[in-house]
Amino acid sequence: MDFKSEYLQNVYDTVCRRNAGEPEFLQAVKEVLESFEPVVAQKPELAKAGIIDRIVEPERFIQFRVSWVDDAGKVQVNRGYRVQFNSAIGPYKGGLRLHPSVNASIIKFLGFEQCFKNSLTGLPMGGGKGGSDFDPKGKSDGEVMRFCQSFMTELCRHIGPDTDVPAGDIGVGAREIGYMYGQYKRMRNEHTGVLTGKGLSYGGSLARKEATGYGLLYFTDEMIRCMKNDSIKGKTVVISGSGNVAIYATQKAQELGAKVVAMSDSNGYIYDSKGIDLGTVKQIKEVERGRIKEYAARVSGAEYHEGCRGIWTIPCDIALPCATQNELDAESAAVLIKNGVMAVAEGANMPSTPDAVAAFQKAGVLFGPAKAANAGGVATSGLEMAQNSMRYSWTFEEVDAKLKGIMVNIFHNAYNASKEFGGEGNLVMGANIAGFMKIAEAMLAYGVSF
Ligand code: NDP
Ligand code: 2IT
Repeated sequence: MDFKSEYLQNVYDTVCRRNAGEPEFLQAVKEVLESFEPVVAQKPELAKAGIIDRIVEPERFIQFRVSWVDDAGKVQVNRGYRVQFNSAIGPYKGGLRLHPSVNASIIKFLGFEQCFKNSLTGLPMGGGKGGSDFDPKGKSDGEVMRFCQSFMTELCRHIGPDTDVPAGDIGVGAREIGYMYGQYKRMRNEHTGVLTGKGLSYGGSLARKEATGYGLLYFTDEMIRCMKNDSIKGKTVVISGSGNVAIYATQKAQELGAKVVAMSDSNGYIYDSKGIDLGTVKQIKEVERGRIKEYAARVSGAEYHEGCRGIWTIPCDIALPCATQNELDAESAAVLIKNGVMAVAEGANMPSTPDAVAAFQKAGVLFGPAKAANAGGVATSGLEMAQNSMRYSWTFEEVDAKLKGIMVNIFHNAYNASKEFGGEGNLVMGANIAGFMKIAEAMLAYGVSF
């Protein structure tokens, strides 16, 4: 038995049976169901209405063929996905990931977590996720464009500004969103807020690019202030990844007075004891689409080490995993704890393995789970949707202030829920429960309809 509650055990057994061979999805579901023990004990009406049985089953799962022609004239075939997980509180919303590792399990774990994350933002957004096993690395702009156009030719029949609003994730940034939005507009002959993360000239929001990283730091700072009566200022920070989330997490950490000493990509990590020169990182990653290894060749005194996991052996006060799922395991957690880490907050989705999370919590390390800590990206996507609906745009300062308010609120809602349900300070439990409650209330109101 994994669970105290028979109801939760039955739900989990069914999920395991239906989704055999999907380890990431089962990992994400198990963590959420574990948090629900005190909820099902206090609220029997949830089991009676089958709310949890329904919340673990996606409303719709779409898989499709994506054919395109490469620069050599060869036909290539990829697999496209969109999971429309839950629409109880708003249109499906969530990113698109382009990475060779993408499969049904990855898309479903991301879509499942997105439901709770989006609810935590307080904005009216349901949960969804999509992507493809297409690998943008090493492809020309023309190849990426033809892939994106083919992908959108099918996806466009499933999405819409009031139905499902995709955005970026790993491998999908402004270039890909531009190609996809152009194709959607052409096929539908309409200019609406059907994607977020758009360019500023065609309906994008100021501060969306910065939002996930900035939001992560607003959350982390609030967590440290409220739970340790301290702040980010003066702290040594290690940030994995060197993509969109990692770059703007580094920028805000530096603005708040911290020293970021390491970043990485899937090949290795850089260590710069003087503090990362973010201009050089942006030039390598955003302009040249190069590898982080280049940094050590350009900045004197900086070191490059092969293998991305070694980044967690660097002593730091704050660790912010911002690359990918399960990148921080129990062994890395033990080293971080031994080196005196005070706080860990997840910029990536599910970057810490369950035993790493347990180790941090046992050692009294502050732990901000992804659903709460990285919600700033999708929150600002929600603000982009609001601006598109109004046919209006806010200034950078206006969007940034709303983002900060949302992140501070998410921390307090998760903290208060952890207290209310008997696990004060356990933000994994608090975020799962606080995100769940709003969805559950809406589903109860609808009756058994979906
Ligand atoms: P990017 O594509 O911009 O960057 C991804 C970074 O992670 C790169 O440095 C990449 O290295 C590294 N990475 C990717 N896959 C692996 C892997 N298997 N092992 C090691 N490193 C890897 O993506 P984002 O910055 O947007 O996304 C990073 C994380 O944040 C993801 O988990 C995403 O789901 C999450 N997230 C993103 C949001 C957003 O708004 N963009 C919002 C909330 C969460 P390499 O170049 O070598 O592949
Ligand atoms: O994981 C995430 O929250 C994202 N990739 C952002 C989703 C969005 O719709 O902005």
